[in-house]
Amino acid sequence: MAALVLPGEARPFCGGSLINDRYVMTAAHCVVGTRPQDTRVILGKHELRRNSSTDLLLELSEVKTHPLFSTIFLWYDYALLKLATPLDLPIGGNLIAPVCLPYRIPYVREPAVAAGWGTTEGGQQPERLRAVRLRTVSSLVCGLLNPVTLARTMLCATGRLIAGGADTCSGDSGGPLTVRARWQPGRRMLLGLTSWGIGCALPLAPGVYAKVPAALDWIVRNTPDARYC
Ligand code: 4AZ
Repeated sequence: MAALVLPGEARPFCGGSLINDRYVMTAAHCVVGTRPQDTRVILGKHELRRNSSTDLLLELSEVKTHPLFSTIFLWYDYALLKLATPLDLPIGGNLIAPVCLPYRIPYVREPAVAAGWGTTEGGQQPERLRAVRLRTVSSLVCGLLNPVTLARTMLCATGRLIAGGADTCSGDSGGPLTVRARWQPGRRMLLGLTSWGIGCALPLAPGVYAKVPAALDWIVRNTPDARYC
């Protein structure tokens, strides 16, 4: 789990995921139009206030947003942040390690976990990294609930579809939605990037995520000679 912060600040404005030894993946709407020097990445962070010895504050050398990203519709909400220096992974045992890329298969009603420092019920940013258990929703059901806007590059997930109450929210954007890697025990795959939703945790309003399996070719093309999970 990566935190995106402004230089000199401690509060993350978005999340991200380390996908290999040189790139963090996040949502395009978190970084579109910004320069590499406008953003820092923190890896190994858990508590917001406390600077723990495991925190790695990193600079970026490049911000690549997907060429088809639409700021209006949030189509192709993908960005890659190139680290100024590659990492020697894993770091600290397994404290900082890359998440795996997903298989190109359908994920329907698949148990998933989203994480971030986004706002909680009270509208406050939590002091500690939080995670929520969700389940992916079929694009048929999610398309019916979000009639105009659901695109091929989006997928939906919810904690409780009918009742609501478990979701990502403001500030979680760009952060991971992961699922278990079926054939690699103990590893997780990056299925989605937190992107948008109608409110947060409302009934019949699943959160919407940028669908990583739909961007695999672009990711691989834009992360030459990186070492993956
Ligand atoms: C946001 O504003 C945001 N419930 C992220 C995710 C969701 C809603 C809003 C999904 O960053």
